[in-house]
Amino acid sequence: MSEAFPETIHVGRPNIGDREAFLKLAGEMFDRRWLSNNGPLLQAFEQRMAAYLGVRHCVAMCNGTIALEIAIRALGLEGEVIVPSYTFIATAHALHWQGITPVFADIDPDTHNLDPGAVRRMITPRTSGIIGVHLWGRGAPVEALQAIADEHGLQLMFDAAHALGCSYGGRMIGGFGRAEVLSFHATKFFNTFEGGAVVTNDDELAETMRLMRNFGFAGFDNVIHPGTNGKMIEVCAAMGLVNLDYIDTVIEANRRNWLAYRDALAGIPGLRLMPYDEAERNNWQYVILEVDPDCRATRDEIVAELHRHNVLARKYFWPGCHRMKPYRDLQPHAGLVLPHTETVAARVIVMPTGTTLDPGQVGRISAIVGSACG
Ligand code: T4K
Repeated sequence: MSEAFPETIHVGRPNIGDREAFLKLAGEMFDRRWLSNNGPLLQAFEQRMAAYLGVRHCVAMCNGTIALEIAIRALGLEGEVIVPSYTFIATAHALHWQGITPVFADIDPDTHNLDPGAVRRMITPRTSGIIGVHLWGRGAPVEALQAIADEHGLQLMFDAAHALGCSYGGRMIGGFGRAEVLSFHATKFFNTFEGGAVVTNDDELAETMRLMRNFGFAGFDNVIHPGTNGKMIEVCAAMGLVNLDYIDTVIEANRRNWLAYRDALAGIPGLRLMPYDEAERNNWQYVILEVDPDCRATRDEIVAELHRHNVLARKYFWPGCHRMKPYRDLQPHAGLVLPHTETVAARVIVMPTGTTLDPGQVGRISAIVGSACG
């Protein structure tokens, strides 16, 4: 019988880079008395992030959800937009919040990403766009979605909240579709406390989004566009600059932990660890366990056993957006066309990783899973 961990092990424990470097930047910020609104730290952060991703523009925002909302508005989406249901609720909310109907399309059960065939089936005369999600940092089927968008005159953008530092077909995620949205929330592989960004190669779109995130102001006393307050503050940009220098360390820690899970969980019948494609760049942030019906424990029994041992493994993104109250009320029968979403949502466990965990702890966590599975 394994012991419970004395301190809770969380999924999404923040990775924090060089504290001294952060405090130095914060001190300089205080001296300047420039805390927000396009300050020097923000500008430096945007430039470095754009260079890291190989895109023309990074428009940093206060969080990923506002970044999604601004991108959706800047692209002029309206009516219906096709999204996966198997994603974090913010992808759907960012549409619904703006009076746009999220239309849920099913996923490929192997990749957990949108199934292009299912996307095609959901297109109606009201469809204005598609939002693909690079779930777990694994690239969505970009070419197929682009082909559908081109064929039907739809806008295509991506929710890349999980995919910073990842590539698809050898190209850094960030430059696909008309725009891609990143999240820098505390629990993400890379954080700015709270934060997000829209990255794009479209000059005009970037300019519009810069206006939108600052109430539409073009200089003092001159508002030329509808807008909101989506600004990233300087202290967040400081964290971003420091954490950019820490990315490789985080990737290495995540990779080491993922390999430790792979070795420790090998051979447990009915349990699968979702693989990474070594031909791509990966952030190794998402340790995805899938529990099949032939496993000797159910997904929920394994999660309960982990929680009893103080390991807060998560059931992301169960039960799927379409089964959450706001969407269940609006679209009670959506599940009928989402069989893979429902199956996958019922079998996934997201395991802890990151710089606060070491392979020894991964071994102990895996032993708890192993004993839960008999
Ligand atoms: N699109 C996708 C595909 C996303 O996954 C997300 C966010 C977004 C869009 C929207 O981006 P943001 O607007 O968030 O930038 C979390 C996060 O709040 C959310 O950012 C994330 N996805 C989602 C997958 O997970 P919760 O409700 O599980 O987070 P929370 O705050 O309960 O924290 C999770 C665990 O992390 C806890 O067990 C404790 C630990 N934790 C958390 C914080 C905040 C820490 O140890 N330290 C901390 O500072 O949603």
